[in-house]
Amino acid sequence: MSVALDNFAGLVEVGAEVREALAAGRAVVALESTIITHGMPYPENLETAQAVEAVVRQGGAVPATIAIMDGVFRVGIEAVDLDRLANRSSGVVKASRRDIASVLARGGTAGTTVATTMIGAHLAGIRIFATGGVGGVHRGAEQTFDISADLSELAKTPVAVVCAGAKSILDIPKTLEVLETHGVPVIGYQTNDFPAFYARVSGYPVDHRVESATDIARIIAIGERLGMRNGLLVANPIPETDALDATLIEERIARAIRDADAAGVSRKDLTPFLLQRMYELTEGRSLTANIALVRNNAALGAGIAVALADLEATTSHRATA
Ligand code: PSU
Ligand code: MN
Repeated sequence: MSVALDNFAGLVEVGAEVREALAAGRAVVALESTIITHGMPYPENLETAQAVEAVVRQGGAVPATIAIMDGVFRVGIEAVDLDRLANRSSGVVKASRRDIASVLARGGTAGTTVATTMIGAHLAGIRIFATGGVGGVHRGAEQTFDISADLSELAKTPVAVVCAGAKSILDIPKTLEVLETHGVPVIGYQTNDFPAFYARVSGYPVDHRVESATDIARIIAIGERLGMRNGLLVANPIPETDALDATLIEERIARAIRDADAAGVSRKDLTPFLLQRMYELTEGRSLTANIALVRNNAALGAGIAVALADLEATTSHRATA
């Protein structure tokens, strides 16, 4: 059961549980679906999507997995939708910002990228979103201009995205530069170093380090009071026990990128291709690490959402405008 948002009847629908939680000022965490449709193999994609929702609940928040289902932008999908996305029944595409209206117009079904999930979350009034890795500036972008639309979305949509940094299939220093250009705060959770997804450190510093979920909630609340309107990137390193050896990963990433070049893969197919190739080249270890870090991010996302709800229950930190 879900309810259409007043101004978007038939276009955007928010699940009943999510809508009730938001109306009551309770904690809600958005989750993306391209990770399900294009980021992991079956059945691990389904198991992970279910596990991540459970982790959010254990943390005291309501999960809102976002996707486009049969021409409706859904915030808080149901179990049957998760199954369909995970099974990648024919015609399930990857939707970034520019694809949303077209997919809705033709009644299509899509996994939503970080950019699109931020848009859905914001339409519904959700301010915290947990995922694995964000898109960024691809290596060789000086030739290809391949820069993920996730970065420009972070510049203009006020949602805090919890991630494990950026994979080194991307150019991490260039990704950090673009985030800086766009005025996107990069907050390290208990780290001074921007994490590199499979590894806890990248060698590049974050702008600001915080020690607790409450500290992050305060930063979000202050940004809102000031009417900043930008997103925020929370960088949460993969747990120590799940991190992969940095040298091993570097070598496999270089090979995956060479393979993509040789196969002529580019644009929206590149990230899914590289993820699949990393899975093959690491005998599945990249996937195990990926699952562990997404769960870790979901737990922190829930912690931030709960802290933000608590903060607002006791003070009037939210902008009134
Ligand atoms: N990185 C991952 N797993 C993913 C993605 C990125 O480790 O599933 C997905 C996310 O949905 C992200 C998208 O928003 O890929 C970025 O795609 P592109 O580089 O085409 O913008
Ligand atoms: Mn791209």
